[in-house]
Amino acid sequence: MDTLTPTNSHADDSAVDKQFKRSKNGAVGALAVAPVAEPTTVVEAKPQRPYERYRLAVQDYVAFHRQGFLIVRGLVPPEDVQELIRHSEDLMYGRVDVPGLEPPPPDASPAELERRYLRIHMLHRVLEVHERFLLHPRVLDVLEALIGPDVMAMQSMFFLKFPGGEGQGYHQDSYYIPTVPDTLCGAWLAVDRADEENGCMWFTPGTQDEPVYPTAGLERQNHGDALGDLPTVAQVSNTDESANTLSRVAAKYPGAEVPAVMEPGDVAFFGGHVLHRSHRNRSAARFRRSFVGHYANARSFTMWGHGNGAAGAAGTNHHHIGTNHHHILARGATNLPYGQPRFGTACAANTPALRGPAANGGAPMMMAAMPDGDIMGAAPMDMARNDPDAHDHDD
Ligand SMILES: O=C(O)CCC(=O)C(=O)O
Repeated sequence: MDTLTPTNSHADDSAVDKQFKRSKNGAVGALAVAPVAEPTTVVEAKPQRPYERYRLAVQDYVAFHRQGFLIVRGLVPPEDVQELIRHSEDLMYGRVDVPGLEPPPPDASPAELERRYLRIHMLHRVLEVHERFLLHPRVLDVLEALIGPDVMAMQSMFFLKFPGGEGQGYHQDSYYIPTVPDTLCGAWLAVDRADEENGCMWFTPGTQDEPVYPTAGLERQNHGDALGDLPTVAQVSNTDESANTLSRVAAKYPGAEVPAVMEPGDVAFFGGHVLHRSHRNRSAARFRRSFVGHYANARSFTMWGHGNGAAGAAGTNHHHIGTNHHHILARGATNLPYGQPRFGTACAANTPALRGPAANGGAPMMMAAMPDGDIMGAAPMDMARNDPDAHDHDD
């Protein structure tokens, strides 16, 4: 069953701040579409149109780690951005039927329609166009370099952020979407120009090296009890800095915060620990539309998303087996379960040729399952191997 549920920042069921459910002007702040695809259903793969492969430069890889984020300019071509602009208008004015989403009231004025949604979560599970953007080959090319080679696509958000639309206060994405090992990465595609006036993203370089700060009740969620003096924080994502105590962490980096001023087609990549936020759209008439996907290395285990839709209803104990089977294998391979794209967008889950380095002429890292369920690395002969002699420090 497709359902649409109000939710918090990253569409999980964790006990986190709910202030985005409804914005001050009465518009619904964040909605999530939360059906769960049958993991075993493979829809016939539909190839995306061809894109030139984007190969990240080493200096950009380094910059991503040094700053906690990286903006890749012009990554998504203008015609794709135009498609999202047209689609956002169809969505706003009720011209597209979204399963689970109420059609707009027939007497609503254009202004009312434009302010209905600040953002909508997880539309890739009900609309093909969102699946295609979540699995955009150029975005996956960069993710393959930053967190891959094995990439799973977990979450999508479509921001409309109309004039006057609220921002989102300091937060760390790995707080909302924990993965083990922690490899989370967001990819934020600018659909409109985003700048200080219409509420662009802001990042605080340096904070990517901070741990993930828990709120009360979630103390052990990200780091177990390994960090002896990790304080809890309160009201993460709240735009009121005095309420959101992550601002104390931000205060350790005076003057470091930078606005991510972006043109349509630019994509910002950011890790799960870096503090980021956005302010209210202060412009008189400019939207700040963006498509955001969240990804992790496909060999990271996750239990995220277990509260959404059929997962719980099926009676499966996801606290033990995880939810990887709900998340799409976008690139590469994995020893963990993985999900399929509902609409068949070509990706590693349904297209063997897209399974990572092997497809690109490099050496694959394969995993073979032993009869007793153990996983054995099966490296082919042409793969670089550590030469034990080279590590022998005895004279
Ligand atoms: O776009 C925004 O305003 C906030 C997005 C964000 O924080 C995120 O994608 O993690």
